[in-house]
Amino acid sequence: APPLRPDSKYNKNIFTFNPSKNVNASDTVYREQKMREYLERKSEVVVGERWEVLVERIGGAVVPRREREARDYEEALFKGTLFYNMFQDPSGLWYGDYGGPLFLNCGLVVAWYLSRNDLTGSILSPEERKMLVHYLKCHKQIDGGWGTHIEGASTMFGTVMCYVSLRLLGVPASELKSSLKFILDNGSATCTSSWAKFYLCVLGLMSWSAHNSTPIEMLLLPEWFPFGPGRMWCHSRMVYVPMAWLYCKRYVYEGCEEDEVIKELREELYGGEYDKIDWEKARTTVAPMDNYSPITYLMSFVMWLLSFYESLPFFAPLRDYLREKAFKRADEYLKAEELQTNYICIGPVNKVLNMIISRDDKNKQRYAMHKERVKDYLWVAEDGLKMQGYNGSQCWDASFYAQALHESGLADIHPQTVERLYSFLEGTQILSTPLSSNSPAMFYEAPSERVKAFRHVSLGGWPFSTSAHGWPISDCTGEGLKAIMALQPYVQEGIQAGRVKPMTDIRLFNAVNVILTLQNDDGGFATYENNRGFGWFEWLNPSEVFGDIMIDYSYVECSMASLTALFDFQELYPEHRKQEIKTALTKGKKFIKSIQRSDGSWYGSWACCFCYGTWFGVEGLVACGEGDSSNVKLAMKFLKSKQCENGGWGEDFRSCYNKSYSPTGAERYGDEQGACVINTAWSLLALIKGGEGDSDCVERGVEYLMRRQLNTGDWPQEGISGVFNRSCGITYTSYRNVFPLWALGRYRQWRERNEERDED
Ligand code: LAN
Repeated sequence: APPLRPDSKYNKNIFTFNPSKNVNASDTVYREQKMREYLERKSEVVVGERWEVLVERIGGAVVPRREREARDYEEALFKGTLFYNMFQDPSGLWYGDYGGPLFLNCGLVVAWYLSRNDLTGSILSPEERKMLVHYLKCHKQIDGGWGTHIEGASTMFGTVMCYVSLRLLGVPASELKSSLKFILDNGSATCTSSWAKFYLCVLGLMSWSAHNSTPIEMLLLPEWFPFGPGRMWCHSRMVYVPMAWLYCKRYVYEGCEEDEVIKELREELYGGEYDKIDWEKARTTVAPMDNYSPITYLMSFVMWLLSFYESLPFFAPLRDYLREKAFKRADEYLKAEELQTNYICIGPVNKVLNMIISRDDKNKQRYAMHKERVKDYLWVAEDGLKMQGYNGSQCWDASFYAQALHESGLADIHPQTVERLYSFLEGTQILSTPLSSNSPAMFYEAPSERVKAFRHVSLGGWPFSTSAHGWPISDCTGEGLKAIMALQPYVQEGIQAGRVKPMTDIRLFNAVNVILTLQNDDGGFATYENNRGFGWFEWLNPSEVFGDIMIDYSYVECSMASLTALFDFQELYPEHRKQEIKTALTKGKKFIKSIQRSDGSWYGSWACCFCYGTWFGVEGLVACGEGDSSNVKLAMKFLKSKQCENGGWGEDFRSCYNKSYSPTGAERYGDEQGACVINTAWSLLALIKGGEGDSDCVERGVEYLMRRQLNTGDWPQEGISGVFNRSCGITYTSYRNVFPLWALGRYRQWRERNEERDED
């Protein structure tokens, strides 16, 4: 576990809109807009007598009656679903804020800065820039700095990136004095982390000799070689390739020498010492606050060797030869990614880097296409405009909500929502594997274009966001498949009437194929691909600020979602790949057990944190037939021990960062005991699944959720709930609706079954 940091005092953040509490965008503005649209349509909700007291009608639209609060958990459930359905997009999905990481904005600003005088228009309009400035100012903390994400303590990584962004966007230095002081007090921009240094080099604010060697030649390493980009976690690989491309060209913004802002920044960022800096020394300097994963001795040694490779004339002929070949390969590789993702690219970092590279392409179409897809990443909320962490979380949110509706037993009263939701999920399944013959072959097997692009099979998978993005993910495929199967019974009428396109069996089989092929040797599932590398790759993690990013590890989340999908699937299709599914479940169960911590919990890697991980662990084990095992019992004990007196559970981002349970600071949410809605919902889902439905703690948890529901049917947005790479938080605005509803829905189902049993 990484060392504990001094408490990061989240409440230091200064917020323009909600100065006392809410850090996280709650999407109020967006939701209100969608609700206005809703009011103009006729609702198709089968209200019935039971719920009539809870609704009112405005024109033809049915909305929750605000002054009538929910009196029991069923009413809370009904009100909550009606509220959430109101801003479903007619295309069937829910949009929401997926911001949080602050460092991403800098890439966008750099790309805009380079394009600002383009005759075909820059990538950000003046209004968008204004909103972006607002966002960055909004998240400035009282020490003048910015965190890596909106709820973290200030880091040099966040601060240098945001400071430079604001300056490029036209904010004068005189307005940012405290920020500059923060930078200079912490050793000047030479002490920021490697990714920030990269952008400084691109802008001409730092010499490339302050950047560690990033040889693009690595792309030429053969498949059998134990290290290489094809074996890395796809996100690291997709960022590494364009970074190496720009590094190896020593790409610098061409107007930098005459640019006044750049000249000023050179003075500001280093306290007036720009000309005297020993750039080579700066390669290894990093402020302690950024240094989450310190560079290992092995990596320092590799860097040292590579610096000779970069600089010694002796190596020049070999280097030039290899580099030329590697550039050809890289160009092919980058273009393949662009085509496969419709120019969205896998994430916000390579999106921007690929776009910068494409500026100089002879084929002008390429850059034009990139520009068209910038908006996919932008989001405006009450804190301003931001570059999101992905092009949204549409498919992921929708799959969870589908299951929540199904379990709650309320799907029948929302037929239109359900049909649209189903259609969205149906249309979001990935129907081809990029650049290949759609063969279900595993990685390394066929020398196809797909393998050249290091891609796993996509056909049949579900993505995290949209089908245009098109990278399938194990758990998104699992949740997507479960959601489709859950909604199937409710859409039969719509299918018959031709409103809904049905899923064919073969498409479900393809999803199963993706899942089965994604299982790792350890029995677990990683995110997008199999685990292709080795644990020691982490010794070569160059990022400093992120942890565990070098390979695709098996995670409890991905494993649970994949395994439960296989489980649900074999109930419907008992004969399809029967033996393989059986083996997969057995192997999976062993894996999930193996990573349970001694206190009964599981560490959640993609949300905060142990409540989330434990929910996945329990759900996974129960699906694998281990509901009565001591593992599940221990998990129950863990969850019970963390319940606050008021009935809720609360934990925050620091759990992920420090890898130890961190109760939420009361000062942050206003909840006197530090409990929060989403963690309570995850814990309840796990407890009910684990057989604790009739325990007092579940009852109190349900009451807690009811108490915290707002009179609109919404729940308050609390602290950041998503996380990635151990150290960066990311916002999910849908979680506060979807998970409480699912928990209440599961509770309702449990109660009904229990009552039936009692009657028997
Ligand atoms: C995501 C978002 C979805 C998430 C889940 C599906 C929830 C998870 O269960 C598996 C991992 C995954 C796919 C995931 C991985 C890391 C991502 C892609 C992100 C958190 C969204 C943004 C993040 C990405 C790495 C951000 C870009 C920044 C870099 C450092 C490259």
